[in-house]
Amino acid sequence: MGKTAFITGVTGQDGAYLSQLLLSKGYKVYGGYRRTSSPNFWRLEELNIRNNVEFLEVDILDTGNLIRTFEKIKPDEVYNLAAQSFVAVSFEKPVLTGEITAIGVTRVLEAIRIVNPRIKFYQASSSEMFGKVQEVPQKETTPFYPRSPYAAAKLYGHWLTINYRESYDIFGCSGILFNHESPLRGIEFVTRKVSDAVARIKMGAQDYFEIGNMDAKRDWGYAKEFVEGMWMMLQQPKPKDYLLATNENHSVREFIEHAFNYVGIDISWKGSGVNETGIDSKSGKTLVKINPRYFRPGEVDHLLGDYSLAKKELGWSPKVKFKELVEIMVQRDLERIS
Ligand code: NAP
Ligand code: F7E
Repeated sequence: MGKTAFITGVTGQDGAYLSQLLLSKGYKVYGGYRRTSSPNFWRLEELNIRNNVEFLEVDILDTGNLIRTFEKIKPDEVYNLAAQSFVAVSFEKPVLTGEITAIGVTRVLEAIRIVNPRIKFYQASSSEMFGKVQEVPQKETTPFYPRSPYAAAKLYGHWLTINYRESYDIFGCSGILFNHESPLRGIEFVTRKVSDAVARIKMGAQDYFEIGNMDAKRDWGYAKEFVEGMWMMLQQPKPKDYLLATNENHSVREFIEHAFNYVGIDISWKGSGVNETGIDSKSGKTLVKINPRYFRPGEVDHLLGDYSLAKKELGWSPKVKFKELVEIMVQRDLERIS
């Protein structure tokens, strides 16, 4: 008989790709979504799997809700992907971010401990926990230095997963995932914001876009590949924490340049600081402006991950690298607009 999985945050980017992966492996997939006035299943619809996932209204702010759900569906594996996941918003809503992204993990783990401690658990930890990096590249052993309420909340969830593993023998794995993107990425994150804007500019539907710190560097991978690593972690003989990354990093500026390049626009930069602009070299039109509103009170400047452990023990490696990722995203946004 196939296994049963429960995914919190099924309506998000990773929830959609992970559902697709688990369905392809013969799992019965239950997806938890929180109650909203307009349910938000567009990603599952894009992947054409909306009718294959069984949806349950489950909020990780409510422990009883989680306990009753696990009693009812008896999952073999629980993937905790739900979070207030936008770093910028965590500075404005630090308490809510802590309730969902930190204490939410405790609620899920408590429900597992109460209902069936043999349920395997995946926690979606983040490279943001490295923040002001203490070592380059970052590994599983690199000390953490969170730079936002989001990162601090994720660090709590990370340690709680280790704590429940050590205290109650729960098969809990924390995946320290570096940024992973896709055409299903939320529009507020920088990669999708840029791919969408560049596609609109190319199609004449927008004149320019505004951006924040273009010099931040990220190790960007492809979400569809990263969810495979999540699943692999839970199939190991012993629970452990693994880092997934591409071991390549690029600046936001490079992302913008390559996105424009893909649609045949050569961008050149003029000015400096908040007065810097990105100009179409051919037409002279201003296509990119800086808006300090997108700067963060605490920034993470430079992330680069070493995924050697995942490669050695899980057999996981990323195939899609930076340029292909940018192209996949811009191409899909062009298709959406035309
Ligand atoms: P995402 O697209 O923002 O999805 C987050 C999901 O959490 C959404 O389905 C959201 O529901 C749900 N959620 C929020 N609050 C909830 C609550 N109280 N109860 C139940 N569900 C709730 O994030 P993602 O990119 O797929 O990332 C998945 C997880 O990995 C997150 O925990 C994120 O922090 C972490 N992570 C992401 C990356 C990355 O680069 N993508 C890297 C490292 C770690 P709504 O649709 O209703 O908002
Ligand atoms: O920012 C800079 C911004 O919001 C990336 C989440 O999935 O990955 C994600 O967090 C960089 C930052 O992602 C804009 O200052 C410049 O340096 O796309 P982002 P993030 O903060 O790295 C980690 C691993 C997670 O765990 C999170 O859940 O881009 N940036 N200008 C901008 N960022 C945004 N959003 N918008 C701008 O206009």
